[in-house]
Amino acid sequence: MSALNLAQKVLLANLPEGVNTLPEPGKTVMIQFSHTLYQDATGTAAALAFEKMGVDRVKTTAVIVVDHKTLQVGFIDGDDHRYLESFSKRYGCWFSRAGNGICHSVFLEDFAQPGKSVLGADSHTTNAGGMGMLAMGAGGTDVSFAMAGKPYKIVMPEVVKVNLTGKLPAGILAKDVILNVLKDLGIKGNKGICLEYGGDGVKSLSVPDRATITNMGTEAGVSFSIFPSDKKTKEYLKGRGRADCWQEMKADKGATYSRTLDINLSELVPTIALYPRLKAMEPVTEHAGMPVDAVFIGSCTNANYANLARVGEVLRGKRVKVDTAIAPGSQATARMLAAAGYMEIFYAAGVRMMENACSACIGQGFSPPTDGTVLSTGNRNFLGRSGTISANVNLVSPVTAAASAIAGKLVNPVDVIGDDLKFKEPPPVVDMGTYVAPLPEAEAKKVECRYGPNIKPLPDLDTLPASLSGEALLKLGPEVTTDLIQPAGKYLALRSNADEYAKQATFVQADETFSARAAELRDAGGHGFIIAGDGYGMGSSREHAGLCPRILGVRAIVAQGFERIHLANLANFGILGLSFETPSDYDKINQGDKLDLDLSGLDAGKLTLKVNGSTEIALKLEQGAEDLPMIRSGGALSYFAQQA
Ligand code: MIC
Ligand code: SF4
Repeated sequence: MSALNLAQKVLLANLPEGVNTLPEPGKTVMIQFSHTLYQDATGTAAALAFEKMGVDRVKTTAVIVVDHKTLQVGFIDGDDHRYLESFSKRYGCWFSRAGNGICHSVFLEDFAQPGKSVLGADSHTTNAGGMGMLAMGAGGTDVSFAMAGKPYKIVMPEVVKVNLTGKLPAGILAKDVILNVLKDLGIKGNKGICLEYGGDGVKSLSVPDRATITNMGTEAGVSFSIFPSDKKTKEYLKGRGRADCWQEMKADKGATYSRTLDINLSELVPTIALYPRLKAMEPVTEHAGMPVDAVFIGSCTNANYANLARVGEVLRGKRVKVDTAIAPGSQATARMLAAAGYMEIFYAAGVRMMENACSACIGQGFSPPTDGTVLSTGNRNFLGRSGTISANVNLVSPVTAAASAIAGKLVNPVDVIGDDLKFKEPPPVVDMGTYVAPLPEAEAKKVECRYGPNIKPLPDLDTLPASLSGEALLKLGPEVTTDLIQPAGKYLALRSNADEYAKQATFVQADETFSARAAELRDAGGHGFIIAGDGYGMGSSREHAGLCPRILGVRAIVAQGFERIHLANLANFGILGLSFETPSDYDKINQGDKLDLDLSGLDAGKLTLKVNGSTEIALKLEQGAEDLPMIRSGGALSYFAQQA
């Protein structure tokens, strides 16, 4: 076989038994994932789906982490956590309680392994690519199938090499690297590619730094990102008491790529991603002096020990001028910060210490004031994600955030730090006792799952009719995020009650009459359509962005293009993902138009949409022909039940 790149190697290492070749890019390939990951916001629906599959015990190393819904105002979140813990015990998973840390942070620390693979019900599962692992996000139902031992279908990606040279100067962090990769690559049009990092610059980056970079590959819409597993990886695993998990993973000499992106680390400068949706990645200096109302330092992207210790050094002996919060990524990180004296520095600086959880990254507390300008070290700044629709949230590195918190305005951290930024490095805290380990099989069988009044079974979805007839319920522009379709923040509590979540939240920030109008059409026997531009469904993996519109009677999304995870989620809930043969036909449909779609051409993937009884628009099916039986039977769960 000719020289292989690293992405090909890790894919080959995770094929189902008996399969040992990879197809051409663009063709589908089945992956047998070794690990799976749930968190508590997508996990309850995923767990309910798993229970419907009738499988007795998980077939992967399965990890469930409570990290998103940790506010626990009222009984709902607590009930969800209790359900997930009982589910975890019943089916043989590892369980991480609230406060233990963010799913991607604890997964990297205690479970990720070079050469293995993880499918997680969260789009930033790509974080573990920093460990040389095949790490991808997916909808909860797909993760549950993988957990039940079924191979998961992906599109064989084109492999783009990101060639890193040089070494990061003081005050420039991994966050600045990924913001510059996103700037060069663009955040659109990257579907079907993966990013493979290589070059001399790799060896200067720690495993958590690499994870920061693979984490945010998601923001470009790539399938996954991967770093080699080298001496640094070995050292990291040794420190975490897992040296036996290490194996070298690297590209062969002479491996080929579809293209190469060159990044010289020595030339990078502190960078800011502007609001909204990482609108532009620009040097901090170009915006220096921007008044700041609040600073949030946390999230799976940036809340590792080294980053927060650097923040500690910047804050040492100083006081913040604006409301500043820090949320460590894990209890291990928090304990190391305490051991090194940084907790004392944070409190003395006037910082609010938050839980080791997602926290403000997903609008779970710390929502900014009206029109407030925020600096956040998170990975996303979608409209309204902070919980304040008028807030202006900009993404920066932890040291830029810390230096700006002291100044009360955006500043270049390099001016504060000087030539070096040394920090204390206490021994890593490794404490597997903070997890509930999988129970032995006989004991697990005796466990009963515990539900709560807000945990409702997943609805049964009816089959696809021979034709659809209804209305363009909503016409939207390009890059509709899953946060816009199905917002999180204060609605996060409703994830276990899809009917209520649909009623209260679907498209509420785009049009608050949407849910009622859609339900009215559905109840009158009509079918709902959503019309949109390119990049529909970008962002989170939350499958409620498919399920909830479906509950409200939406049967087809007609868009100029779709994001990978969301398109699969639509198929899982029996919704057609259709695109325009001629993209400008988008202009021929208006909100409120009457739409008729004869589905007899579905097998060929070609359909004609009639608008107001006359105009005809040619559409094509974006999902694969192999998805059709599932879509026709109403979705993944009913299809699986029929097959069984
Ligand atoms: C996010 O960062 O948007 C989330 C919240 O972690 C989501 C998952 C969810 O919606 O629960 C994600 O990234 O998939
Ligand atoms: Fe949690 Fe934010 Fe990471 Fe999503 S991006 S997993 S909300 S910390």
